[in-house]
Amino acid sequence: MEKVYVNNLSNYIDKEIVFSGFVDVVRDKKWVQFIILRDSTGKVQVTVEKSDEGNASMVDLVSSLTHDSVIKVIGKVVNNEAVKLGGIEILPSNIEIISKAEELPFDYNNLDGVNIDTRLDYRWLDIRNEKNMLVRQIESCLTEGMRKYLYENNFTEIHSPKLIGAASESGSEVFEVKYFDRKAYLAQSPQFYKQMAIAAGLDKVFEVGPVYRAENSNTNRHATEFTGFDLEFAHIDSYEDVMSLEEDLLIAGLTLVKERYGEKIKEVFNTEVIVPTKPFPRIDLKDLYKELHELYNYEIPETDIGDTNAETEKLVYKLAQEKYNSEFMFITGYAATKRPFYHMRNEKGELQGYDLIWRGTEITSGAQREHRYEELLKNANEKGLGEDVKFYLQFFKYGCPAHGGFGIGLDRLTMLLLGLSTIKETEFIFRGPNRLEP
Ligand code: AMO
Repeated sequence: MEKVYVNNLSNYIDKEIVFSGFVDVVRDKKWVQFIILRDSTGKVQVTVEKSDEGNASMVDLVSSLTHDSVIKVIGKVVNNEAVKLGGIEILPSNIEIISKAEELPFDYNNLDGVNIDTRLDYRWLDIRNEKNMLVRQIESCLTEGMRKYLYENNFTEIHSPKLIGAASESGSEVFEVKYFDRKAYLAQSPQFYKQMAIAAGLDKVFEVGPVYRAENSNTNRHATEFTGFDLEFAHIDSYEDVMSLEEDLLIAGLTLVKERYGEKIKEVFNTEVIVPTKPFPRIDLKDLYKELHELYNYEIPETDIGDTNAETEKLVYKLAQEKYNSEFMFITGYAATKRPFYHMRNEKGELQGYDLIWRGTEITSGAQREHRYEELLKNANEKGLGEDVKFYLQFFKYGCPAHGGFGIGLDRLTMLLLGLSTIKETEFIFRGPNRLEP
């Protein structure tokens, strides 16, 4: 018999089933024992009558159960209005201990005061917390919504290598690994390969995969390994097409999350899922500086001119809400010197790329790409990268459509969606400068 899950029990009333799960609570009363069992979909009560002589060996076993042990129950599902958990209980004919749990290092049901590092050391226990389990399920739902949108729009999912021979974004943030008798690097982005897919004629591609950054920064939004939701598509006229597709993609993802988890998110995370409408406001960097100065008396530091920084992004959220009644805001007009060489510039030298800010944090960089070999070579040489990216430049020598794309940091997206304070809460297993375990 296959295991039945809690959210499916009502289809098995008066039937004999197999149920296995974690022991959440044991209540050993004078006449009866209650075990609350838990799986990833919910909780169910198992009731053992002590007066029933046939139950004698089960009663001893239940008395010895420790919290979070895993047991397997064979029993009958019955309706019982007195049961708080869905009016259903299981009356067991046999109980088997599958795995006995030792005393837990902390109470995952009450994480107040438990240090985040202790929680991460025991991440598998931390995720047993209902809220943390929900984070995983909601992120999965968000990805499902976005993936679905892309499949429906004829995108092909690709998987590019993470071991690469040359850095893809910039030399300074790359992890070097020993690769037999030479050096290799961990990919900082699928950038070059999603563009290669376009040169191969695939037209529309996306990838959801690991991205590595050797950034020694301990902020709430940086990790050394994170999940990138990246896409690239061909035959565009401008980076406006890229922004428009990103709007549709986010609307699709957030719509599904709201449908499936909107109420739960309000209840558990005290956060509203707001599905945005098109178009999101757009602002040119120069106008942004002007607005921030006039409205909030903010002056961008000299070193960041042509770019944004964490403080600007916070103010962008304020501006987006106050002036545009939006949670999102696209920023365009970045300085070419501050951006990667593969972004297209127009005839005036203006960068054809953007960042998207949501709730005060950058979630995306995107752009129309330079697909003309000569121009691309010139841009690469200007950044002193000509030799490093020689292999990549070849992709544009044998015909390549105009194209563009973007990369979303999925862990950041989930963090902002649920109003969590750090990316450590949203990465399944966090990787940062001081953390390589578990
Ligand atoms: P970028 O470097 O801006 O662009 O990265 C894309 C998005 O990834 C997220 N992100 C991070 N998340 C967690 N930890 C980090 N250290 C980290 N660094 C970045 C952010 C960011 O917006 N190739 C381009 C994308 C493209 O143009 O298609 C790129 O990698 O949310």
